Amino acid sequence: MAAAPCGLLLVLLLLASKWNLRLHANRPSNVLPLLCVVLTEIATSEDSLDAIKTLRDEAVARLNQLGKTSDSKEFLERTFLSPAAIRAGKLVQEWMQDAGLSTWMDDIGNIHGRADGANASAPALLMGSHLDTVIDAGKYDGALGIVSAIAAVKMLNSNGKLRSYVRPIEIIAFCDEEGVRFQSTFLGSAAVAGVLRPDILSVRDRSGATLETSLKARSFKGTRDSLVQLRYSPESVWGYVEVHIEQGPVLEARGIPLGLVEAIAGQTRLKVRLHGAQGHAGTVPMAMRKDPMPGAAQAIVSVEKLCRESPTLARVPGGGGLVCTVGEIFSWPGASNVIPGEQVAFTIDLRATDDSLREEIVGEVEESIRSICRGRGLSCTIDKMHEAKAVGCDKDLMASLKAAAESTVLEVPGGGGVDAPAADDLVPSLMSGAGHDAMAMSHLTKIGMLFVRCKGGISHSPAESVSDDDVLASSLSLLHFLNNHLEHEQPAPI
Ligand code: HGY
Ligand code: MN
Ligand code: MN
Repeated sequence: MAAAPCGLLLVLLLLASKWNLRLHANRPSNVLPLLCVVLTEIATSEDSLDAIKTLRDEAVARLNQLGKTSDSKEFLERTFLSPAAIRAGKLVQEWMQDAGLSTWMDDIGNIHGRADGANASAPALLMGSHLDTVIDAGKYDGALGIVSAIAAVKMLNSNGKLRSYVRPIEIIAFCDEEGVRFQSTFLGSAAVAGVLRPDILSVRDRSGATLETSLKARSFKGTRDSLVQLRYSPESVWGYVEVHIEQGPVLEARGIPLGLVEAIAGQTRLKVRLHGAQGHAGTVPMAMRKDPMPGAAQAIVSVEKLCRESPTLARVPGGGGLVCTVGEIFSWPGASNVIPGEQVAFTIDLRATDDSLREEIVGEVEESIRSICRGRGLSCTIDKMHEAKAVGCDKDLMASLKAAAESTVLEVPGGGGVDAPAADDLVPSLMSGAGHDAMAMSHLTKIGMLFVRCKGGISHSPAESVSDDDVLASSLSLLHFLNNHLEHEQPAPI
C-alpha cells in the first residue's frame, strides 16, 4: 500500500480508538472493524475519518430537519399532500441530487431519484421508504429508510462507482404509507406496484374531500390514467430494499443494531359506523333511546375480547401474533347535550402473520358488532378500507442483506475483525407486525428489509429514537449491500 494512504489509515485508526463507536451496547466497542469497512470504501478517495463523521452527522442532521418539517407546531405531522409533505419532498429532492441522482415527483406525489449506471435498460434496484408520518409521530419512521439510502448512494458516488454501476439505482420517497388522511395505506407504493384500489380516486378524507380533488388541488392531473401510468413493469425492476426502524423491542433487548425482516404481517383496516336516533340529552327517557355511543363502547370491548380470547386463535401457534387496535373514534354531532344518534364511527386495525386466521377473526368481529347493533336497535355499516396479505421477504435478498449487515456490524473482508459470535446472533431474523411499503412493492418485485434498533422499541410517538451510530450503521449496511451486489453481478476482471 502506498505510503501516504497507509500513513493516513494509521492516523485515522489511532484517532478512531478515541471515537467511541459502540454498536453493541453490551459488547466491547467494535470501532476498528467498522472503521476499516468505511475506510476501504472511502480511503481510496483519500477521505478521512472526517468523511465518516460527516456522513453520520449529515444523515442525523437531515433526519432532524425532516423531524421539524411538520404541519403542526406542537408535534410532528406530515400527511399526504400536506404543505409540510411538499416541503419535505423538496428537501429530499435536493439531497438526492447532492448524491448524484436525477430527480422528479410523480403524479401521486412520490419523490424519485435515479442513476442509470452503466446500463440504463437493465432492471433497476429500487430502495426507499415513506416520507409521510402519523400524527404526533417520531422522526425516524420512514425517514430513516430514505435518508440512509441517499447516504449510501452518495458514498457510492463519491467512490466513483455510481455512474458505472451494473444497473440503475432508484430511491423512492413514497408519499403515503401510513394512510392517515384517506385510511387506505400505501398510496404511493401501491401506485408504483400497480395495485391501487380501482375506486381510489373517490375515497374521501375526514373533510369529505376525495383523493381526486385533493390531487387536482395540488396541480396533479388526478385522473385514473395518470395513476395507472405510474406502474413500473416487473421486468424493469430487479428488486426493492427498505431499511426501517424495528418499531419493536427485540433488537435493543439483544444489544444488536440491525435485524433482518423475514416476513410482514397481513393487515385489515375497517371503518365501523353505528347509527341511532339523535335527541336531546335531557328529555329522551333512557328506555326510549337508540344511542350509538354505548353501542360503540360495547362493540369495541367485544372486539378486544375476541382478539384476546377467540377459540379460533388456538388454530395457529401463538395465535398468529394477532393484534387489534381501535385507534380512532368519531361522533356526530359531538356535543355534550346531544344524543349522538346520527353516527358514531370507529376504526379497527387487525393484523396477523396467518392470513386465514386474520380473515376468520375479522368475520367474528363483524358478526359480533352486528349482533350488538341488532340488540340495541341500531343500524351499522362496516367498510373494509384496506387489506394486505402477509408477505415473505426474498430468501436470496435476505442473504445479501444479512451479509451486508454483518460486515457493517462486525467484520470486514481482510479487516481483521474480532471473533464473531454465532453468525445468526449477529443479525437476527424478525417478523414485522408493522406494515411497510415493501408490502405493496412485493406485488411488483422481490423485497428485502433491514430493521434498525430503536430505543425502547417505541414508534408512532415523539419518543421514537435511534442512536447516531445506528443511523450510520443503517447507511453503511446499504453501502455494503450495493458494493457486494456490484461484485456479485460484475465479477472482478480476470
Ligand atoms: O401501521 C403501520 O403498520 C405502519 O406504520 N404504517
Ligand atoms: Mn408508521
Ligand atoms: Mn413506517
